[in-house]
Amino acid sequence: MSGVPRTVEVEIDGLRWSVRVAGSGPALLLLHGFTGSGRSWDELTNAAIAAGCTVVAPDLPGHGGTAWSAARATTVERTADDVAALLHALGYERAHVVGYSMGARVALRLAIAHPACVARLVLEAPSAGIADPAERLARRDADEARALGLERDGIAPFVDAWERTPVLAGEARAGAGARATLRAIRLGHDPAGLAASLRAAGQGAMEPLHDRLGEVSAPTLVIVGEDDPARDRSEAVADGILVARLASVPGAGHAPHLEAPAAFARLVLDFVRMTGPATWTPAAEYHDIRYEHSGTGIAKVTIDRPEVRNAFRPETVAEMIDAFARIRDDATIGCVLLTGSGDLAFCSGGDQNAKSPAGGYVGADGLARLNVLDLQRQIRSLPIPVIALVNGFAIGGGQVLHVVCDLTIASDNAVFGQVGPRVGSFDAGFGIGLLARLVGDKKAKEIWFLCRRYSAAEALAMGLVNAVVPLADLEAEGVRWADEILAMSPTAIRFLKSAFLVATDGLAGLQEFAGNTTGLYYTTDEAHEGSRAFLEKRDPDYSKYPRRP
Ligand code: S0N
Repeated sequence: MSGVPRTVEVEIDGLRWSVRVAGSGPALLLLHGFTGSGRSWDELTNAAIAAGCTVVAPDLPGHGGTAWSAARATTVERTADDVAALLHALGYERAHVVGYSMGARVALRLAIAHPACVARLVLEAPSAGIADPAERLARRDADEARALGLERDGIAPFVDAWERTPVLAGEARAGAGARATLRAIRLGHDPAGLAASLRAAGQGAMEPLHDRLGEVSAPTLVIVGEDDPARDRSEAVADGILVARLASVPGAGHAPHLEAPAAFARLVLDFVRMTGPATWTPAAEYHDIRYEHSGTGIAKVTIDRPEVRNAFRPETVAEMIDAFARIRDDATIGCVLLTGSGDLAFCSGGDQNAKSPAGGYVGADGLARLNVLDLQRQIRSLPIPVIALVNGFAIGGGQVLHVVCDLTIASDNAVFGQVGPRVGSFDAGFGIGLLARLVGDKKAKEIWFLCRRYSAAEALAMGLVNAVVPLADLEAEGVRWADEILAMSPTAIRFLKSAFLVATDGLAGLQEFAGNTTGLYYTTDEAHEGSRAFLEKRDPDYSKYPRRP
């Protein structure tokens, strides 16, 4: 398919849809807002084609070239069903879906009613509808009055009034060309079609989706303009979707795709690109773990004992300690992903076959040790972030292992829990102290005293993990987070990480932080002057180094 958009017409259940299609590659379905059209997405369309996507941008019913019919509902619910059929008619099983405002409501409905159609979901300035019945009725009445005015006075006065709506004030920040295109699109609509859309697909007419947000399973990005007067309701949508994250666009109001188009396109394309390093290169040979590099600054450590749900025996821990020591000395690595092999477990804790009455876990060397404690300290004092990718059970010492990591991303099938008091063990160090800082004392006591299991959603709600994504996306999401960290100042990250230890690790934490300040001081000429003077057997001259306020 060419990079020049072409318009195709597709009939779905008696309704003739006009769809702009361009590019080649995975499908990116773009659903415009009220009074927009498939032509409203110029900047994103161009960027998406350049990034190797096929853009599918329909005119929604009553807009542009897509007809409406008095005999046929064009509600949000029906439109979502039609969009699913439209995708299939165009030969796509699924697409990344981007929706703005009204289009975001259709996209949300699509993700709930037709989850198989939606690979990734981007909602720009979404609302989940209006929950309160009285408010919903009032909105319906207001839209009816607008529709009557439109039918009576024609399109131009309506568009003038629409563009003065306070929530759209930010559109004034769009470039002159974009504003002119938008106005032309608006003035080109059939008044009867727009009126029908107002009545059928307005917020007052749709089934509110607040209670169904938890059903969205596609990884979701909610984009809001920093200055959007309606951003509260969009943030509520992001809060309600387990697999959603929120991005705020500086300098934009209700329509970031118009007001900050380059930033918007970057956000969308970064989110939908399904990359992650396609291949990992082994960085050393081990038996119980895999240690690999991405070639882009990320190391991955995988506990590779799926037959025992990735339980660690002393040899496993020794290998991890060795791998993390290598990582510490490798200046090309800026972030680590720690995960488990397979799709059932991150780690089920200490290998019960190796547990010894002698007071620890016994490995090939015959010594009984609590060696995982060394690994916990090593992860915490590593000067680069460690992200746990929890891909199933994180139980016992495996649960503690993710707690000591800097960040945790869980797959939606993850299960967290403690078993200590049931199986005759406990971790009263970081396993208690750090856990309680994350979830609070009461919850931490519940976790340890009752040995219950907690889902990924519960873990997210209690602050135990940073994000939850579908299992299939876990590694790509981890790579995405790592890539963001890799773009940051390594020294700032190093100081920040050790600063967290000051609060929790007493003098050992202070030693870690102070070591970093000393390391930085050693890079200054002021510090060199001291060692130079000693070697040159003269008094040091510090007079040229300023005392700053
Ligand atoms: C993980 C669970 C919930 C998975 O259940 P599921 O899916 O039903 O699988 P299972 O059939 O139970 O297991 C499949 C196979 O895997 C074996 N297996 C699972 N976990 C372990 C394990 N930890 N050790 C050895 N084998 C394990 C099963 O036996 C089964 O094998 P087959 O197929 O041959 O029957 C579930 O498996 C579960 O609950 N696992 C046990 C969890 C557990 O008890 N973990 C240990 C808890 N204690 C610690 O982690 C010690 C903490 C620690 O290390 C420490 C703490 C503080 C200070 C020092 C230390 C230290 O010791 O160094």
